[in-house]
Amino acid sequence: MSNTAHDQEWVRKPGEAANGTACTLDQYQAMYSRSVDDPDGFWAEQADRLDWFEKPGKIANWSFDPVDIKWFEGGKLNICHNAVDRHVAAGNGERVALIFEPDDPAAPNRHITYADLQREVVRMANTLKKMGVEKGDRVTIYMPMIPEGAFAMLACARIGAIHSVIFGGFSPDAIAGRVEDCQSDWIVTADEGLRGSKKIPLKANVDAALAKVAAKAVLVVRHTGGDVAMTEGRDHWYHDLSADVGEECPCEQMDAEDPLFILYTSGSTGKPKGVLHTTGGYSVWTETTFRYVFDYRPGEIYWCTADIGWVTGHSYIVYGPLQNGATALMFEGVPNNPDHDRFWQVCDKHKVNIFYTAPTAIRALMREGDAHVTKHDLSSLRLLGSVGEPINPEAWRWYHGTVGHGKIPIVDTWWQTETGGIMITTLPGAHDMKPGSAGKPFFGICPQLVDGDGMVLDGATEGNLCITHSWPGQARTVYGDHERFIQTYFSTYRGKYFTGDGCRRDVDGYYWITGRVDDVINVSGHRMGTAEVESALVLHPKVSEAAVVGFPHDIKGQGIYCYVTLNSGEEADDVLTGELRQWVRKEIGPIASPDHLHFTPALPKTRSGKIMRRILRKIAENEFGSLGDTSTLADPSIVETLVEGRLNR
Ligand code: 6R9
Repeated sequence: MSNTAHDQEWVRKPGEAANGTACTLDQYQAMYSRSVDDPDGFWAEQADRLDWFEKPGKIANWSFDPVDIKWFEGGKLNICHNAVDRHVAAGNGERVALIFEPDDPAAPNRHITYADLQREVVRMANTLKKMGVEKGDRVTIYMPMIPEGAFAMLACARIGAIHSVIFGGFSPDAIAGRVEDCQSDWIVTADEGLRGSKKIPLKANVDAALAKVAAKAVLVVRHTGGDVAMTEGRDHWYHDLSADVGEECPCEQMDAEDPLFILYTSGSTGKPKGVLHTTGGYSVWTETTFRYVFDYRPGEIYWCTADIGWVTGHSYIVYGPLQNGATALMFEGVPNNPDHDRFWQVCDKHKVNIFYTAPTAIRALMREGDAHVTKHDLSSLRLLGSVGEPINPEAWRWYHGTVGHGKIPIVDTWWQTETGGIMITTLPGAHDMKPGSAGKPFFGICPQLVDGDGMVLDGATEGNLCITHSWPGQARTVYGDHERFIQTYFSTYRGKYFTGDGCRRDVDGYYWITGRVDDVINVSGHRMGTAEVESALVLHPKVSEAAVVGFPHDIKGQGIYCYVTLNSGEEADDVLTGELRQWVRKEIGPIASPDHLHFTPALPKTRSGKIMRRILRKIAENEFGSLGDTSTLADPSIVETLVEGRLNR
């Protein structure tokens, strides 16, 4: 496909139609109105693009008070069939589904066609069955960014097993906690992962996790060829176990509301929650959002740089693109290895047309200068995307100007693990872009801003972002703890889904996400509960108490600032600082590594013993002038000590 043709098309003004799928502003408005006025009609039509073994009898059937969410009831389908088999059946088996770009630029690429993908997924599915995996079983997937990770997800979906993918950067303890929480008897992993030529000991991490919790079997994909220990009777090499499996494996006919996957995500309290998505709604939501937001056209190369361990990888590397018959690139490596031009070199090499990444990567690469970008031919690009955190206007302008030659649209997509797919974004062709604003609600999405008391705020205003009506891709529950689901999302503002984000709406009805309003911080686009880091710290034998807050960080968006009180008799020094950093990395994973450890004799507490985080946040942000009222503190003098401690750093 000629890139020049795209360039010309994309010079068109907002409002001019793009190829029938993306829409003009008028079309957006008409479709949006229909989607909220007649959701049943609208979503029945969208769902019709998928293959159903049985069509749904009912479209929407939900309530937020009491909380009970169902979509497409009576329908039977399989997302693996829609992502793989139906494209082969339609004669598109030779189309490339996945392009694999390995960590080492000199290592060979893989081009996996839809026909190859079908064979690979059937092989993996039959191997899982041979191990004993059955419909409804939970399968943990702890994999590097290699195609076998996607095969494993699709294979689970094919046989009706529920996958729980754990990001390869998480520690053995984090794996153990998740395996235990969803009672997953089965684990799929690889010998090692590779990131920026560093080896990640995935199998060894699984072994360490399984010293704490039991699993029936571990399936190990050979990737680097590194040495790993294999436990007799429990561990199986994939290439051995799959050698004699059959070539047929029909897709299980799943009910629309049958669980598809669990994905653990951080919240403001307690351990990470196993967010549960179901089959029908998630299929329709990821198919529709990918189609309209990325305006994908056959033959194009689409690249989302996320990891399959996060929801962005689930929805926009695997399920969204593949259900649309797209060609998706999967990249194993990191943006700055072997050099800071790795992303742009990959875009050039594979002639990427649509590129979707996170602000933290954009900021890190921006800092390295334009030459890394301009030395590559990026003329194939025609659409850029951003996700994971608010993008600051400076980074937006660099992305638009330097990467996108000043003429390519950017879609800034706001959404969450719990929303399954994109919720607020501009649509290419329909909307003008505003740097730093996510834009307008996607079809079917009804955002509402409320104040702290739940009063609805109209017009141009700022408040807490809620969603008043269900959408197909909405999470249905927290695995094994429906009460926690209700408490977390529907109890702050009764009858509404509360996102946990603050947001401004401008006079044009554009939404500007201002960040989390709860105790969740966003570090390089990764969600982290401050409570998780605190519990990790207090597990250390020398730590008495800890309070963790976020603070603005140039590259990561937010950094992790830890206030730590030691047990009496313990001394704070550089050795202990290093030890605590390592400790948190071991407990959670490298992404939770503290940026600052601030030792303090005490924490600011109210007389009822509540830690005043507001003050801790201000001090971490170096905002000493606006600490607010400290008179309710049990010991107001602690504030001075903390400020001194901050200034002496
Ligand atoms: C997809 C994903 C969700 C949280 C969300 C918000 C932040 C995501 C954003 C954004 C501003 C965007 N967030 N996209 N903030 N603009 N375009 O990231 O899911 O890992 O669950 O994080 O990320 O704070 O609440 P998840």
